Amino acid sequence: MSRVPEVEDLNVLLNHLSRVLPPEAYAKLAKIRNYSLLKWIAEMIDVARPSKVYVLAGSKEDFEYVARVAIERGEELPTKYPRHTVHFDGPKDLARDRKNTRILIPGGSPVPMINTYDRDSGLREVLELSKGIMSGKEMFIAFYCFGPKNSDFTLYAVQLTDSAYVVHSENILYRTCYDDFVKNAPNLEHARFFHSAGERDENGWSKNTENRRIYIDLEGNTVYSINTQYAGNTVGLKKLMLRLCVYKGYKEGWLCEHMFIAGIKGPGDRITYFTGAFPAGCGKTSTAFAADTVVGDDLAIIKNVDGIPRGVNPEVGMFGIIDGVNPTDDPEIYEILTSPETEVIFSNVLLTDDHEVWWRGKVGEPKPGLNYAGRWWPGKKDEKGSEILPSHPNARFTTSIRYLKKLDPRIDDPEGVPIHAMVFGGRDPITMPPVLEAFDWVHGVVTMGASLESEKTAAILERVGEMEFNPFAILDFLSISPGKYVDLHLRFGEKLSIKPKIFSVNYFLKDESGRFIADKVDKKVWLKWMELRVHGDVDSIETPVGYIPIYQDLVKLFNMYLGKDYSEERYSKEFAIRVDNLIRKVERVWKIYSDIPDSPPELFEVLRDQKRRLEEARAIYGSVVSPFKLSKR
Ligand code: SPV
Ligand code: MN
Repeated sequence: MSRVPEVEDLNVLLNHLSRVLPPEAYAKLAKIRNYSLLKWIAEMIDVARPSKVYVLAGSKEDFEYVARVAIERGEELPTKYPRHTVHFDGPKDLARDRKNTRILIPGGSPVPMINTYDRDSGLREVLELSKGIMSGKEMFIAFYCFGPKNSDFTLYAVQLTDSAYVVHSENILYRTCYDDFVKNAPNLEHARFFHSAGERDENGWSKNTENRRIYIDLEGNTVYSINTQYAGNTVGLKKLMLRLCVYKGYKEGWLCEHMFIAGIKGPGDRITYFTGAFPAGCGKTSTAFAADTVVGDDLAIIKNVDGIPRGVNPEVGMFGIIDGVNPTDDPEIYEILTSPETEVIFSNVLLTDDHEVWWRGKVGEPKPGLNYAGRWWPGKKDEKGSEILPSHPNARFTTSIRYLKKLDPRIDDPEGVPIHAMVFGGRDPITMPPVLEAFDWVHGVVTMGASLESEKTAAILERVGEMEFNPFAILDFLSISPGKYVDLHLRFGEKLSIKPKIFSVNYFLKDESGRFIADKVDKKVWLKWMELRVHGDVDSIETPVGYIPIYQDLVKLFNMYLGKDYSEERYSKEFAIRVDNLIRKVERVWKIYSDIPDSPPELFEVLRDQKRRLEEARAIYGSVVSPFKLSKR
């Protein structure tokens, strides 16, 4: 094979590509007259040495080809429904790889809480490991939008991968945007993703997981991901793009968030848009689906448009946790996942011998078949003698968001939707009330977003209440220091003429006997209360940490939306201000940010005030304050 020409000339490069590519692939690529992009593609072909190259222009034939070869090559297995398939990542590749996911920075200078690595060494290493990695395989080249068509919010991306499963997933999750690349070359700014599953074993699992690398090159707007298949490591536009997007947003003064966007109906059928950030296992998806319309379930880009914060969901699909999805609690999703008509890629579920998909929550018992660890039968144990679960706790579904009955009609609006409020939710058995409104933007950013934590989920009894710090629920995906990320939010708010209200929610408060106080469905009421607060339609009670609902308002809302009584006793338990625990929370968060050199000084001022208010309240009322003792605002 000839080498990529050094001379910077598009025609020379095209000439080279015409010799290394099949005619159809060349014809599609040659329409994108972007020298730097084509050069990178030529270089990556030279490094990875695929035997074939397929370029997707976003046609129906392209989609069908990818879906077909995913099955032919054993990357996906068929089920009893034509467009339901099952993908297995392999037992060593079932989640994001924190250790081997690194942000490449010139010099590799340390960034608090971020796994960084020297850019030159990282690029050298990953390109070395990628030499010939696609030999005998087909490289797919695909073009996507991260956001609606013709929108100022939208980012663009190109994906190179040897995994039909990865492109198939992206074809479901993102809008295909080959045309925009053709139209707007040579200047279209875009992110680049190179992925290879590497060698696969007889099960189809990536063999060389010890050489798994996910290297994020901020300067080059490029990510390299090799020897892995798990979507969180491989689907470029998901969490890899999120890190690039956070970085770009930081430089340009807008927000790229790990948040859902959902609409809540208020009086007169008005729709009020909320975003929500929740660490894993804290109710993010269930909150989005308890709302009346869904714009997005995972990511949001938020910009200041003439003083108004507006947001888009950059995705058009969901990569959701399937564990526990059941017909009673999640009727909409359950119906999508069991309908013969839908297109769904299931990953790491159980595929039974009669071609049924089973996960925890599916009606019926699991029967023998294949799962994430190979063949499975009821009672199967691992080497250590523990039972192997039929379907993995991180098993997932990939499907289009357009199947949702409550899909918001503005999903494709290039202007996005106005963001009226942001919600931060954690799992907290002992501290935070079910719903709490911040005094203002700065107070909310600091005491709710930047202070977000969640109980460690490996919840052994002794560790109850041990909290994991996860600011804005985005810690794993930050490409800049958490201090800078907080500062970005403070600056973003300053320039808004209408600032979103900020709330925190907590569905996990427990009573003295360790039982959850709230019912799963109660979140509907907290959402409706927040909606009313956004418009100033209900009053509230001022506490040292923010505003809480008035008892009589909740009685009405519980009755109106759930047909339930809401007792004074429950209210005083749920909305008691747990002063000692709240002070401890302030102290924990303070300690963390004082170890982060670029934490904004304002953060400490807000925390100091919060602590002072709590101490004053303790002096008057003691360690736990009944909400009935506090006055209306
Ligand atoms: C998450 O963990 O927040 C996810 C799944 O949405 S992953 O793509 O693995 O990040
Ligand atoms: Mn997520």
